[in-house]
Amino acid sequence: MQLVGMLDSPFVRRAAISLRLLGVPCVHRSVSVFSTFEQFREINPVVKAPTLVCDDGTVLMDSTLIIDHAEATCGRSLMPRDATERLRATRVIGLALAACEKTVQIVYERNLRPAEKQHQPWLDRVHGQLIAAYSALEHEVAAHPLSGEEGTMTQAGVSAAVAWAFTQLLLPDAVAPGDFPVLAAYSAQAESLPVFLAAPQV
Ligand SMILES: N[C@@H](CCC(=O)N[C@@H](CS)C(=O)NCC(=O)O)C(=O)O
Repeated sequence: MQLVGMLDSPFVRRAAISLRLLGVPCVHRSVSVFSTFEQFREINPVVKAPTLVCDDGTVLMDSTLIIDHAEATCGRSLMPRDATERLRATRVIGLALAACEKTVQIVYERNLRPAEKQHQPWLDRVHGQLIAAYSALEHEVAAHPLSGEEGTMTQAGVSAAVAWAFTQLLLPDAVAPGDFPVLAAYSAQAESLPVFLAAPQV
């Protein structure tokens, strides 16, 4: 299998880390949806990162679906089995993915649109949603701490840590670590693990 996309994308990174945690072998290809658009298009005409090229040539996209496929192939899962814990993990993952999405929207608005076409009310709206996502995430992780160990880390842990590091890297002024101490500490712990270090976002 080939996982295609840059690790500065939180969606690519969560897939890469998840596949490693699951022990699913894959080759990572650092192809950019921006600087190497044409090369990416030859692999996946939709140009979405991450893309997974399966051994039979099937091309998958969307990190959640790629992780789901990897889990089906290896018979293991990063989701808790217990229904209550699974529901909690699903909520954390949803919040983390929303935070990633909102961060990406702000970055695209700032970097891809000419300055005169940027729409401040839209940026303010998205920033409000970003803060709402991290506020709820902070609350969830404070109430129900996530495992920061490689052997017991769940998808909730992977996604929360990857989201936080991504936003801090791309929008260092948008979300103050001091307002989210639990997430900041959890991210620092996760980023020191070999599985995270093997998938650096820079
Ligand atoms: N929901 C998707 C989001 C993937 C996504 O938006 N990836 C970005 C890179 S961070 C991308 O492919 N951008 C190029 C584009 O949409 O044209 C997932 O979880 O994989």
